[in-house]
Amino acid sequence: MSSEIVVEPAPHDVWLPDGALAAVGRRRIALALPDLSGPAQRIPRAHPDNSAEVTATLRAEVGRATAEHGGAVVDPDDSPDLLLEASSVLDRSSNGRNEDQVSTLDVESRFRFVRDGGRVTVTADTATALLHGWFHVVRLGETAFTGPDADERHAPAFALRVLDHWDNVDVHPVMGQVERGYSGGSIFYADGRVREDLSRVTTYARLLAATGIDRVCINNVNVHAREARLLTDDLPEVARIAAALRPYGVRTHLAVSFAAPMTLGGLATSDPLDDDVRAWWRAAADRVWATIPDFGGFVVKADSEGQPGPFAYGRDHADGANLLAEAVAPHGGVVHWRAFVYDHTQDWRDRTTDRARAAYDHFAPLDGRFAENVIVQVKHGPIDFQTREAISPVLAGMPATRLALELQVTQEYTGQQRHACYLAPWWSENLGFRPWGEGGAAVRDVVAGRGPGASAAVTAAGGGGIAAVSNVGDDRFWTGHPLAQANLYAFGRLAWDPTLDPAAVLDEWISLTFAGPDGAVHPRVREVLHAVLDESWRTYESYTAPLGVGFMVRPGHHYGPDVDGYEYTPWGTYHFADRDGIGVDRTRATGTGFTGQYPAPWRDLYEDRATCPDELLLFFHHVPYSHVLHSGVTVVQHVYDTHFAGVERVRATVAAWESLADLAPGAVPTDVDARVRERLAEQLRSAVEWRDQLNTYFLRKSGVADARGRTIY
Ligand code: GCW
Repeated sequence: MSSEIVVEPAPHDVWLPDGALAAVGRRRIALALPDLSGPAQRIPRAHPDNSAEVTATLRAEVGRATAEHGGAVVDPDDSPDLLLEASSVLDRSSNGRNEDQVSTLDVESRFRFVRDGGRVTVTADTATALLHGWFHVVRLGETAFTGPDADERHAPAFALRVLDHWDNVDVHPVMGQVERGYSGGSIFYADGRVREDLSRVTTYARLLAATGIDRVCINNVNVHAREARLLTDDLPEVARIAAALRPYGVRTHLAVSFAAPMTLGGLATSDPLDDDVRAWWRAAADRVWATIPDFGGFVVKADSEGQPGPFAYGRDHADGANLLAEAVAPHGGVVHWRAFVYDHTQDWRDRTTDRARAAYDHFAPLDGRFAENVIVQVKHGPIDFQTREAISPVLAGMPATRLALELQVTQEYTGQQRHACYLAPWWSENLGFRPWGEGGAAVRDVVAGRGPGASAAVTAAGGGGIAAVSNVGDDRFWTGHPLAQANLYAFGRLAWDPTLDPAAVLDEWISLTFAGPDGAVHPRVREVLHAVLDESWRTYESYTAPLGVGFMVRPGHHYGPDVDGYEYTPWGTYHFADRDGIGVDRTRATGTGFTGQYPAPWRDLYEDRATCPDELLLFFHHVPYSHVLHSGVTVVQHVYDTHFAGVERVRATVAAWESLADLAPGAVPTDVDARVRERLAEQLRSAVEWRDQLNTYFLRKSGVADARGRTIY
């Protein structure tokens, strides 16, 4: 028998290849870093104990960049081109709040950027914030130094910016190592335990720090028996992961099981009002923070898709969340409590139950009852991360609760990283959506704690921020599809500043990721990537489920078309197509009444077919196939037209990418090119399948021919 030694190629550099640091690395850089390790006087609560590590990281970053690109590390008084200085950033923060309203979490992240005659000074209160400032300069490249004089304060719009990993320690028999993961195994776990070598986790933390993300939940919200033990027996292993994330200022969170007092603690109950249960959670939290002083908090999926929760004891979700909140409060921890609660065992014959209503029905009545360190985490849509959904009305219905917006970076329903689908335009629409109409607050204001009627406590805490399911795995390109890296990057950037233009964010990602050794990007590469990605989410929408109706995917793995796949299942995701029409009647007049969960004007705009936006028509209404859309075509003709056009757009995408070989030979690394081509081929195959199945289904159901006589089967 011969044994072969397989040398794994190093993970791809993603948006931090050496060339991305060329502009800054050519400069003379100084660091002024007095001891940042003690809690600063003006910081109200305990400061996370990571300053020493992050300070060391900053020195290493600067040393490495200057060594690579010919710059130098100099003294602060030796007229450096760039001075990174740890000191107090007084004045007003850029988000307009007064200094005395700035929360601890803002202080952790904000920095000041001053450019004076081509010399740059970055100042921050904490080492982590200074690191954000460093990566800001990296991102700006040459323009950091060549722009006009400036004095800017930068602070994230959301104090809490989290990536959730749905990683299992043990490979789950159905869901695998990473639930809804399309990028190989977990970067944290292999062979049923925490990986020995966690260097890749530190590289991940570096990538995240460069986008502005500084919190990661390291295990699946579906907490199975093995993973539950991360909270107790395996705490030393969790501490190793936290240590690997810490050098880049990234803090660790854990998903925990509501039943832990029973399954791990041997108690007879997990009743949130039981004194022994409360004591158990307090002791568990004490141990966590004793082991990991900068630990962030817990994430909980309770009474959801089979996970245990407070309902078993006749308690509600405020009782459940407050139990954990009380345990973590002494440590400055937070509890992310998910609002994804619905009946996943409903009878498809029952037309009175509407899954879209569930989160609001369960949570809105509890507004005002959640402890101040509870964040209710709400999926952007009322159903489940579909390609197109109305915004969740929960986001407009709980002014006295810290709310977080939950997004999915992993492309469960948007092509599973086999399809190129740049999601930032979709996230940007969600963040900018105005639930109270033109001129009213946007979702991004609500989750920053500044929605209408927000309680003082919610505003003071800066709201609940944003969270998303990561798309990262141990794949060489981190995200399976190399172009899906743009989604991870964009999530971080929008979490910092949700008003950024998605195309501009894509441009940043291109500039960093495709930077040659001198820092420059081939102009054709830039053009082609915009052509491939800018409109890719709308393209994906055009060849999949139409007009906001959702799903129509293969049950279980959720990839590829299956129009009736969920129609007669208990999951509550139906389209109700018959020979005459399609769509879900969610009106107050004749349907489930879901429209009534929105404030004006949307409760009325959605209620009326005449004012309901086309792209959400079938989400709110059951209409005949002959119904004429605002666009002027009938529903059924819209289905045919968009599905034919969608496939043509995918063909154009493939051609655009392939043109790079001639237009910019050698500009894209061969392995990236090969992986992208392989994925594009699958995208085209899959888009054709979607087109043909959808068109055929609608033709057979409706009997209405395509007005343009194209081939339908
Ligand atoms: O979208 C669904 C997924 C489940 C997931 C669930 C959730 C982790 O199909 O895999 O479970 O949502 O968000 O909890």
